Amino acid sequence: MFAALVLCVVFVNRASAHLDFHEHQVAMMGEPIDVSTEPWTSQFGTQVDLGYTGPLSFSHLPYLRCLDDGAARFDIGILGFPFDTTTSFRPGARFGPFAIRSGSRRQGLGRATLAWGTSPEEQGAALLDCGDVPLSATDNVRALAQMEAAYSTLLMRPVHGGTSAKYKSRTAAFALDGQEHPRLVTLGGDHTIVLPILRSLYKVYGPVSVIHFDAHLDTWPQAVGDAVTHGTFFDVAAHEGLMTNTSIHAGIRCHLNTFADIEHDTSVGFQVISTEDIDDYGLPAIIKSIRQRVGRSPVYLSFDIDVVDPGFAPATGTVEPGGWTTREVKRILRGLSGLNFVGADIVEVAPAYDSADITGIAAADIVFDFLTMMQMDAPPAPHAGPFTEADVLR
Ligand SMILES: [Mn+2]
Repeated sequence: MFAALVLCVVFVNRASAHLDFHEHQVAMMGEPIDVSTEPWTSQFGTQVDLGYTGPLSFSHLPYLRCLDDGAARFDIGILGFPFDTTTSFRPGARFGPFAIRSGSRRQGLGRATLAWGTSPEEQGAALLDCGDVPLSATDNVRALAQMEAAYSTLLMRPVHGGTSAKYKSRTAAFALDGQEHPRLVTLGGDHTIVLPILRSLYKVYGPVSVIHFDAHLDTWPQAVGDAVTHGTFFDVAAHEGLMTNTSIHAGIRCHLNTFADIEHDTSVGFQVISTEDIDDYGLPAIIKSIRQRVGRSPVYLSFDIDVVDPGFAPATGTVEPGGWTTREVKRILRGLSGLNFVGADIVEVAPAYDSADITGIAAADIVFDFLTMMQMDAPPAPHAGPFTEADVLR
């Protein structure tokens, strides 16, 4: 009997890649015994997970393999796209989902901050970590098809409908079918993952506008016959008609080949806010410009971690010095609350180049902000403290 059990365990371990997750768990279970009198439970109670222990999910959210689990329900899902085979310089963003989840372990999604005055959970959407999509690491065409299929699958799932009375419908008003659709926060992955995401969103919403935080344009023309890369995917998306011409970049500071790069960028629907504009116009003007540009259109937010200064986020593939601080991008994100967000991502986190997990922790904190930003009707009022309304920067 014991030998049979050992054999069974060996079999299960070897076959785990082919077993349904729940089948695997069931295979580990025997007849239940009363644990309440055992030394651990009788003295110390529940085997809780601490901030730095336990299985890895985003901020200790419940974790389900949503693609396999038709019973999974969520209003905002976290989804990993571990993909980095269309990068032009340093690879490694396939480890981004792992690094961002790892960086999120000390966060509590039920805990408010002074800046927000609320927490993601308090806003009422059911949050779930839907796991990672098993993408081809050797065939980009196949990987892009896998990403589109996975994203489309979850986008068409019924929503949970909220965990409290504070929950509000956010997408039914402009979805083509008039239905509420779940929203996904995707953990990249190199930036090309946005192309299959925009293809999926198009089927539900039609063309969307994009708010694109990045040091780079990512609209460089795709030459005929060339494969898509993390620097050309927006050009492809524009030519496929997936975006409105009311998109906007924030934080651009890359070296241009020529100024024709900007002319082309404009022709595919983007305006540019440069990194340096923060010094010349200030944060309130940047927020106002983005809000005016996208208006009430369905809007997708794509956040390349390289928009943040490499001093605050070194672990990325194409580093550009002189960027915004983590605090500055968090201030802009708060200011975008209330726009019609249909989804968001954070991409290009490549933890092999990290130092003390600084980039993974910053990325996780930015996702924490997404989860509140996507649920609020308007930006939060600034923390009051010793100040008055007249002190607020406009
Ligand atoms: Mn990018």
